[in-house]
Amino acid sequence: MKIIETKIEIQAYLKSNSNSKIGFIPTMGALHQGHLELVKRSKEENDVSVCSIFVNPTQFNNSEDLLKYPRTLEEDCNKLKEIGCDAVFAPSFEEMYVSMPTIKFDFGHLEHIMEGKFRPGHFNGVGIVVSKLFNIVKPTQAYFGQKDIQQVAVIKSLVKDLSFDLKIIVCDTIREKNGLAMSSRNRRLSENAKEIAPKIYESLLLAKKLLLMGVNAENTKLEIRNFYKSFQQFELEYFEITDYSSLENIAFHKAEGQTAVIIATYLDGVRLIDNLIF
Ligand code: PAJ
Repeated sequence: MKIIETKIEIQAYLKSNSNSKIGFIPTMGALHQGHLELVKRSKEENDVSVCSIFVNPTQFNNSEDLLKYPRTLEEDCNKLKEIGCDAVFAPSFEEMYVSMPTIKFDFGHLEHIMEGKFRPGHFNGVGIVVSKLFNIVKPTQAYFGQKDIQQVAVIKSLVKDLSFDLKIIVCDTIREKNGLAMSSRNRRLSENAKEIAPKIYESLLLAKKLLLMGVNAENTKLEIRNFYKSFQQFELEYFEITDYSSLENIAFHKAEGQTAVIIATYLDGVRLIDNLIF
């Protein structure tokens, strides 16, 4: 497996594979099984798979979160090598940002809801770094996780509006046995917090059950707020019930596969997000 730190080298490497289908998996490292499943899927569907590891400062609206973000490059590269990833692109900040970008992305209503609302500037940073990475790697297909449902909507809009010539593949959320969605941030949870963290998935399942029974979104949200009253360690940021593709709020569950319940909560000072589609 090649480990490459510069744009020139990754482009030279990809040029030598010029007729190949290139699968690309952008990440910020601290890799877990969720990331690795994206790489495995890419391997099945492409000739060459490139995983990028870059903790992108421009998408962090909280400097402490950026500082505490786990950085485990060596361990990550070992995991990627083991599953047969072809190349890792792990650039430095200077390699990615010659100067601070002055352009700004505006993703319309996505800026004003959920992650857009609570993390101002976050999607601008994601849009900038993912555009840069797409321009450098020029993938045939790029792999993203459903876990970051709003990020998927942002990336799809980026690809459509800027005519990036690639296909976005969305992969299922990988969970621990207890239901907790895998996340690089989970390693910051205390033992106590780890024990109750599966309540997040439980609350999503409860909302699903209520909505499928015909309970409206408003009452479902009330039930969920009640559910969290018994677990004071959580500090719920939002719990939304939306249409899966538009992410607009809905009043009732309509048809199979079209409802998303989406949560962001702090647990032990660690911000966790998750969602369920049904
Ligand atoms: P990161 O949080 O490292 O996630 C990289 C990719 O892994 C994203 O597409 C994310 O949705 C996916 N992923 C994370 N946890 C997952 C899980 N449990 N199951 C399935 N997929 C999962 O998302 C980012 O990095 C950054 O914003 C990035 C796109 C790299 C831009 O900097």
